[in-house]
Amino acid sequence: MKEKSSYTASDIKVLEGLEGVRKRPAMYIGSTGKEGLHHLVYEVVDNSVDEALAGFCKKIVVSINKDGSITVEDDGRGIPVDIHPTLKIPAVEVALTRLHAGGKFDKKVYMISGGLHGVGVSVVNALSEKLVVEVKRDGSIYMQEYAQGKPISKLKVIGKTENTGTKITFWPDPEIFSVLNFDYNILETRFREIAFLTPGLKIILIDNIKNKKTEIFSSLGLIEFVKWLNESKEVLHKPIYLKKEQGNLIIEVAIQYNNTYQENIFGFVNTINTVEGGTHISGFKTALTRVINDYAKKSNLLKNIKEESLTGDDVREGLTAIVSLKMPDPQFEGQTKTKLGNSDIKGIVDSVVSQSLSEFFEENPLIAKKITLKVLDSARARIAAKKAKELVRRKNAFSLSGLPGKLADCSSRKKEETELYIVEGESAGGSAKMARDKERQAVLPLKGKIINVEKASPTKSLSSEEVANIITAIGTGVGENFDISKVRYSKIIIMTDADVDGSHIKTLLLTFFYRFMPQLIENGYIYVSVPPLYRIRKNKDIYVYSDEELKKYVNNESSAEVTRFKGLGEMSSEQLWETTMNPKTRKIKKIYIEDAVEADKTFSMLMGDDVLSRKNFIQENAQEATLDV
Ligand code: 0RA
Repeated sequence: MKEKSSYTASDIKVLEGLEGVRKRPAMYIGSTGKEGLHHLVYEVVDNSVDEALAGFCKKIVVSINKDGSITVEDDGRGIPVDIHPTLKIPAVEVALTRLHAGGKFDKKVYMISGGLHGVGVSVVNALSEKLVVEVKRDGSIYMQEYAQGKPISKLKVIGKTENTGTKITFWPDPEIFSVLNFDYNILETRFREIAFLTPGLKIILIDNIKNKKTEIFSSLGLIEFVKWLNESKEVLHKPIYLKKEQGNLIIEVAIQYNNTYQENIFGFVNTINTVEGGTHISGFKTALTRVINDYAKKSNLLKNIKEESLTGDDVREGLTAIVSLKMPDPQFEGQTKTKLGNSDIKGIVDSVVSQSLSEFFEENPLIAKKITLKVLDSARARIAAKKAKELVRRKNAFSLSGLPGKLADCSSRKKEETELYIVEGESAGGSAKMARDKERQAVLPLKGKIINVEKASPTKSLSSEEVANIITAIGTGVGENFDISKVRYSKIIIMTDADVDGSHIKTLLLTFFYRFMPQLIENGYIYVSVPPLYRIRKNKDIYVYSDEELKKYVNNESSAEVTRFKGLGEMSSEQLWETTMNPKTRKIKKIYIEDAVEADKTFSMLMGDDVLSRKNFIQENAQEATLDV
């Protein structure tokens, strides 16, 4: 996708100042919490990605710095520095101080930049207490500094160079953000997506605080993306890859079935992850169902089951797929603006995928047959399970209220103030029931490990007693019947021991939520509690949450008496209240969809047949697992 470099500074539109951004930051970046903070990085990186898509940038280096700043450096053409004809300031200053400035975006066919709304780097500048830009261009290195979006120096030449590129370092403003630390895993997950969607671009993530580094590069794009997603699963065939350019659309699809029961479809529009789906995903699903049904009928395989046709669920069992669309002017809808709304896209994707996939099936009958037989298996299981499901579900003990007998519910019916604690183990569950604020906090103890939702079929998972209890306590139902308005609590907090078993159960539960109630994660309902690891006895008890923190205390005062908590069950109910349940003093961590995706992968690895990655994981995490997930 080469575009010609016909840029002039006058292309840049001047819209409005940046005061509005500081007044209402959430309007521009979604929130001023963790998500908003990370959005700043995406905003800067997306500009470099645009430069890569235009064919001028091969490498982006993102560094988390010790002083709390982030540096994004690319080897693109460099933001232009010529003087704007009416504003009489360098174009780079215009780009950094004017909202929506950046003439290049207006002319581009694919407005890929800008993550959420394509708001641009000026928004990052406005929300940073300091920002330094360095541009390498025309033989010189230029530099300029800003504070809260305003220049505090002129653009200066600070050296000579033969290279080109842009380097932006910014310090998020503590006056704006409630959270200031960057999460390596969240950034890595997003950069991995970008790398798979922009083959040929190398992204390097460096954490100068934890001394970590990841290099991400994909030469085959979506094909490698599905392979990576299926890494610890047994796959049925090589990835199927379809690509079609139609008018000003580019549609790319990669498909690979594995032997699990789960469906994993990821959609991207202009590299933005459309978590809530949309018309491109509907079009894809319709096409897939039709093509497989047609193939099953044509090859006389359908007669093996006593059904007219295969359902959408049948064809998506064990499916991993990526649908990536590049298009001008996408309309994003939904709660988190991640649902594609353009209505014409459904039909277009449907017809493109139908045609290319049936062609592929014609040319690759072995793969087509393998997939169809797997889908027929799913259909057979569905039919058989229908009756069994009803029977099994009745086994669960529910109290008169219809709620699980084990649930100690809270008395308040004001949803917005209530919380559900899901607690590992009956004994910790008992302490939590004693410790809790009975009005606002409900407690559901779990008996050991919940059922393995990946190895078991969906029907079996849903009918296990522990899972049924969780579903009933939460109230929303699952799958197609999920209804968020029926949720019975405003927070659902997973409370497990700070040890390997605890982190394992946490992984299981997160996988369960991700698979069956992803909307709860997307809407910020799911949390994990962070129980302390140690108590230090002084005139007052001090609770310590990590080994690093403990070292600090122990170095400073050697006389302190230190107790290690082996598990939640060991704490008195006062201690449990103080450290883990009292909203004023406890620590809890909100779960984001990236955390759940990670848990899901970890989970497949821990539970799956892939012994090698399981072994590596356990070795690498043996220490860390006792601290955190
Ligand atoms: C406007 C025009 C040109 C490049 C860029 C912006 C540009 C912006 C960013 C932001 C981060 N990295 C970037 N790299 C490039 C094209 C200038 C030309 O015609 O040479």
